[in-house]
Amino acid sequence: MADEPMQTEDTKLTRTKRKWAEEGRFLTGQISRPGPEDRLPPGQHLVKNWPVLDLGQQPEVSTAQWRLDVRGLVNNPLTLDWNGFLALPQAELRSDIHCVTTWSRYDNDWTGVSTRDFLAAVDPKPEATAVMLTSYDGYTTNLLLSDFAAEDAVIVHRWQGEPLTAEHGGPVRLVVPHLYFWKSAKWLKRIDFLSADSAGFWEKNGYHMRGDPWAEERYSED
Ligand SMILES: Nc1nc2c(c(=O)[nH]1)N[C@H]1C(S)=C(S)[C@@H](COP(=O)(O)O)O[C@H]1N2
Ligand SMILES: [Mo]
Repeated sequence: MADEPMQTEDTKLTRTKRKWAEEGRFLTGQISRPGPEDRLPPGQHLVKNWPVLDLGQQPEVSTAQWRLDVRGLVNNPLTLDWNGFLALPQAELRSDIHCVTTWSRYDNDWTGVSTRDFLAAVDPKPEATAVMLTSYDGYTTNLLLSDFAAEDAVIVHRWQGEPLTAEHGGPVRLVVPHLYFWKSAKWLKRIDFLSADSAGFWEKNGYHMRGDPWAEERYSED
């Protein structure tokens, strides 16, 4: 720790992230980082359009009505409204979508708050190891904290430069590119930080608890 490089911009965020790096926090999950030769996971085919998949009920949530509640094992539980969300650091990230129903879509440009910056704001307690996401349509899905904290995971409000449409989960959804897309909750409403991973909607209905596309973790064995 002696030869830490000097940082010109020593904000609370950079300090928090440096502390996490030193502790190795959130870096315990095995996140597949395929090379260009296996960019398309096994059993997937490419589409150019962007299919809509959900439980058949698409809630209309205006930006004025929208809130994100953050509860559970965090030092800073908060309720974000639209302006509070936009006031967090904004990132632009390009990633691929892999749906368990076998379609993949390359090169989606997202704008939103990276989960790393979000975690720096809510400051999870050391006991937190998983999150449960809850959406305005009643959907739930679970993630290990290490997967939620992946460096390309982002809570988005824009796609290809335009506001995220209601059918794709606007005003705000999660995107976790290294897992099947059912983990990427649309119409995000609430995030609970938990001490143990527990099954969300599809996970209770036979989908895999983790959903790594390169390992074809589509359905659970039992
Ligand atoms: N709130 C909510 N989020 C959801 C779903 C849902 O039904 N409700 N479906 C999931 C599934 S199975 C997929 S494949 C993707 C589809 O996102 P898209 O409609 O933008 O392609 O959203 C995921 N997130
Ligand atoms: Mo899906």
